[in-house]
Amino acid sequence: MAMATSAAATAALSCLLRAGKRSCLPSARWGCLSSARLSSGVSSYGQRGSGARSLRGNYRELWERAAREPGPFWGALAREALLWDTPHHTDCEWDFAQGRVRWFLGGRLNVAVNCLDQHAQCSPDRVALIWEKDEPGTEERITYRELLEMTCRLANTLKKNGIKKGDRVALYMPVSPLAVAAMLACARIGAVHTVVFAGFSGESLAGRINDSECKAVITCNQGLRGGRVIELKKTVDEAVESCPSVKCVFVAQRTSNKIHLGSRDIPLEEEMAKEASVCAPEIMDSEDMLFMLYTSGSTGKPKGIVHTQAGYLLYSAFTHKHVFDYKQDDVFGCVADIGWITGHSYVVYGPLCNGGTTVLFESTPIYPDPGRYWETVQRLRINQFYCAPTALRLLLKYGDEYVKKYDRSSLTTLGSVGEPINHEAWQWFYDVVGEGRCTLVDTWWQTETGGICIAPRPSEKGAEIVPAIAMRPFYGITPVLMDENGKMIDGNDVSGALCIAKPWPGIARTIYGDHQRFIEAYFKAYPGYYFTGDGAHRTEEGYYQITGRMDDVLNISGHRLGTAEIEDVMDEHPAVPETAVIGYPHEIKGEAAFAFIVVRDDTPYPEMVTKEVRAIVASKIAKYAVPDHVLVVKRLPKTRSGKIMRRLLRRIVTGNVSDLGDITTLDDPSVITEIIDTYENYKAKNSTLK
Ligand code: 7RM
Repeated sequence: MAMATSAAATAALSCLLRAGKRSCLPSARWGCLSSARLSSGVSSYGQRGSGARSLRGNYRELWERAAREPGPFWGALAREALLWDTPHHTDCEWDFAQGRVRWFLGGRLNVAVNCLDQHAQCSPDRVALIWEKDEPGTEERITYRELLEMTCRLANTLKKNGIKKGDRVALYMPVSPLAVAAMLACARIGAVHTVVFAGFSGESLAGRINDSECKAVITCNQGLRGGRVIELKKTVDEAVESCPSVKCVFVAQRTSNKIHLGSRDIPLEEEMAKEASVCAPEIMDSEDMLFMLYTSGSTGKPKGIVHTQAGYLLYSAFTHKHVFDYKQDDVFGCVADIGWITGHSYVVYGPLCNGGTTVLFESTPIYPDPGRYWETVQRLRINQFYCAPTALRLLLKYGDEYVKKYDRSSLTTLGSVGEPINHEAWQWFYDVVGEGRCTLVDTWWQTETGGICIAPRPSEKGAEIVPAIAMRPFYGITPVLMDENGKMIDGNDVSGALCIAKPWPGIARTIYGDHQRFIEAYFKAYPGYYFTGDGAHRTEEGYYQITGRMDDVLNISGHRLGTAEIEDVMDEHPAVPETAVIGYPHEIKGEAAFAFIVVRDDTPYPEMVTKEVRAIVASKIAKYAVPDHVLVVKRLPKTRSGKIMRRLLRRIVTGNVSDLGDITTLDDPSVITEIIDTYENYKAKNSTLK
């Protein structure tokens, strides 16, 4: 299937992006638009070329047009909204059966030029980043000119050390301007970054570095979070011991603590100071890789989700503008870590492509106290505030005073992401934080979708927002629900597996090094459709409400984790022949992990084993992955073919023992009473289980 290309109006924005030739930038670009034009919303795209016509109309018309013909819709926008070296000739080619999607073919551009140069040229002194450091009141502002220079110096440092187009570079850094510069420096020279959340263990880091064969790692001596020091360099040292591909480790100084540098280590700031502050951008094809980001699936090791240049950039920027109603000079506050996709799309790429001012939040919601978010909102005059439901659930427990103490009059839009938001948290966010006057958007999307796919905005002007649901598909997103037999469900007030029928520019292109797994995971279950892994309900009004994962993926505090991933590392304990991990509802985390483990008969101290398996999970994956409960059982419930019936364990933990469902395939039904007894005994001694 190929979508038609409209050849017209492609020449207008052709622009050379060679070094130094800044004068070739077209004058009427996103970043240069007057605030009046920007503030006119969707129609601000309507001033030039065919993109103009494609964005005139209301939400429904635009959505229908984009859904009918995504190619021309996005093609026109791409031409108008991005800065190209060479405009594309084909909007889109796709074949979901092969897991194949390509956008803006023939187009050439550089993402860092789009995120930096164009704004640095038009408004060099505009603030690009506000670094909200761990200690309140110590924020630093970085202008577009400064960020461009920092990025170029870093890019030159990478080049001097042999990093070339296509090479993979791992980032293991705190949220900081240098981390943003490192991402953009990779983009500038055509290298592929893979950011690893700085809370992951050395083994997790090593696994990701080895899977993607990174040539270099960029890290800091230490990190600071919630007043605590995190030994980043130590963890990197542990990791790279088993990473033969790594030729050098760049070490930045986040704290004044001096650390020993080995033969592979390069002091980052020192080397950057020797480099020029200009760096010719590598001109990339639309479909060259921009970055990969590891995320958990239901089976096996985390997968390296691949995003490419132009489509990802356009989608993150366009959704940033229209879901949050971002206007020029607004201060955008997304408090996600850059180690997650939310940080990539809505801390870095989306806001910067739009010439925005974006907050880098290094701290935690409760440091130094539970008023931190709102004190930050007041001090930085944040206009859009985007966070996770788990943080809201935590904060609302501390009461309203921590919120009301601070001036939140700057806020216009509030956003939530990462997991289903419960009514209580939604209402509190809306009433208390937003004083009932802000737009609150529950945004559904995934690492794989690149940007927001379902959210209450954009919409018809002033349209209703139903509390705690994501509601409306974004332009070009065509959600469908499927039943157990793989048939599409029509009508409203129905539930099913959430799929998307047509491609959009932000969809992931592959799993690094394993395209077959990409096809299996997303395009096999419902042939011809992208399967999200989530279930959804379509309300009577036709709005979408996400009900949660349908596979064995947990969502702990908004972070994805496969039950199999946890089981695999626990199974490595010599005294533990088998384990089963399930998720259960948790007041703050949304979901928490409960592990059932079988311990070998000849083990002298089974209690020790539960401690040891926890330690294994922390060291092999991350602290947040450690199950809240580890219960030793004699055996696990299995089918006659040997499959563990996790569903039964889930019902026991959630107190649904009266309805265990179909147990006819269970090998030995006596196992049920055995596990229930063990569990009830455990529960009686454990006040955290209700
Ligand atoms: C952005 C992000 C993706 C999974 C996704 C869902 C869940 C995310 C919402 C949500 C209900 C939401 N990427 N999820 N947002 N569930 N409502 N608004 O979180 O790749 O890390 O996770 O998160 O299950 O499939 S992610």
